[in-house]
Amino acid sequence: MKRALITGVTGQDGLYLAELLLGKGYEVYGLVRGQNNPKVEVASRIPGLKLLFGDLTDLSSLLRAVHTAQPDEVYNLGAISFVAYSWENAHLTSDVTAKGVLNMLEAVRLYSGDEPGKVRFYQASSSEMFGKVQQVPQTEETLLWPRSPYGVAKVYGHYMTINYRESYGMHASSGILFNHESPRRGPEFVTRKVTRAVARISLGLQQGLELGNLDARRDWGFAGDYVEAMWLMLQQDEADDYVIATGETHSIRELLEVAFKRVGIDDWEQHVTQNPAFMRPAEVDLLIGDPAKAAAKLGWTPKVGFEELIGMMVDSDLAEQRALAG
Ligand code: NAP
Ligand code: F7E
Repeated sequence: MKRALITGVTGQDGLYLAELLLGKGYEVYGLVRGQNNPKVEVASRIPGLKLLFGDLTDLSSLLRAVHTAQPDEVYNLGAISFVAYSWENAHLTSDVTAKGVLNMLEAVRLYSGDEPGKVRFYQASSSEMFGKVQQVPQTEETLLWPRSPYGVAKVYGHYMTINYRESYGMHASSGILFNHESPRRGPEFVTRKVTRAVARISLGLQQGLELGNLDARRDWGFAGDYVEAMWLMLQQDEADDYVIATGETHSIRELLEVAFKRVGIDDWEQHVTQNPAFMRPAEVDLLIGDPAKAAAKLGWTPKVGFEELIGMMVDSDLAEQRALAG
């Protein structure tokens, strides 16, 4: 039985990945942090998942977790992941999303002793690293030009992962994942903010929706498909870096059109206003990834398309809001 340790197990991807690995027969450990963290309850409901306490900013807690879990595979998904928040908390974002990667790599390196390939390591890199994009579509070779403290922190983690692979011979891979969503997406991210509001507006529970930039374009996929790619990366003989994306891009306006249509509303403009408070100091205008390498080497392709994804999220929010409204 293989053993895996997941940081960020209470997040969207952590929950899907834990279920995927448990389904494959792994013994799965998830790192959780904080006192009275309500998200720990959700993770603790996954049958078979074992929880360990630790924080990415605390190297000794990570060493303890690795020694307890004795993992064959470590998936480093923990991060401050909300881009807008990263301007407000740039130091914290750097400590967790950048230096946290170094801490986790060090914990794995020290645990592995003179067997550098003993533990396979996955780093959750991000399309935010492309920022002001220098090439369309973006590939593994595209120059990085991050536009937020979050993006800068991810670049650090990305290159540190490559550096540990090259310096110590570690089996360390980075997945450059483009935006991926699901009914488990945090409500602060734009897709879930929209699908939740659409559900509430259609049920008469909310009047309107305030958003920021409606012209930004993203390559949105389904989180359930993307955790499969993480696992595939660690099954390869050689560690490497892969773009994981759908190869399609849509604007926030298109997202609004599809989400409102799902509940039979055609005139979404009547319900949406723009509020400068949701604009960012620097924007990433266009993301579209080229997943050709992942298709060729991992045999990975996305299964869920954009409309199906948004439909799934609206339906789930409708069910949740109906239940809450009694
Ligand atoms: P998420 O839902 O925001 O989850 C983030 C996780 O990080 C949570 O479990 C959180 O735990 C944990 N965390 C935060 N600070 C921590 C700390 N100091 N120590 C340990 N854990 C900490 O993110 P996600 O969408 O699942 O994304 C997973 C990873 O992929 C992240 O690294 C994200 O940056 C990256 N990524 C995401 C996307 C995307 O579109 N979703 C795309 C590219 C890359 P708490 O419960 O304690 O808050
Ligand atoms: O914003 C625009 C906003 O917050 C998407 C994270 O998982 O993916 C995610 O980062 C776009 C941006 O995601 C609102 O300006 C307009 O252009 O859903 P988001 P993100 O910033 O792309 C990457 C790949 C990650 O790695 C990150 O961890 O939508 N937008 N109006 C808005 N965004 C939000 N959140 N709220 C608005 O009201």
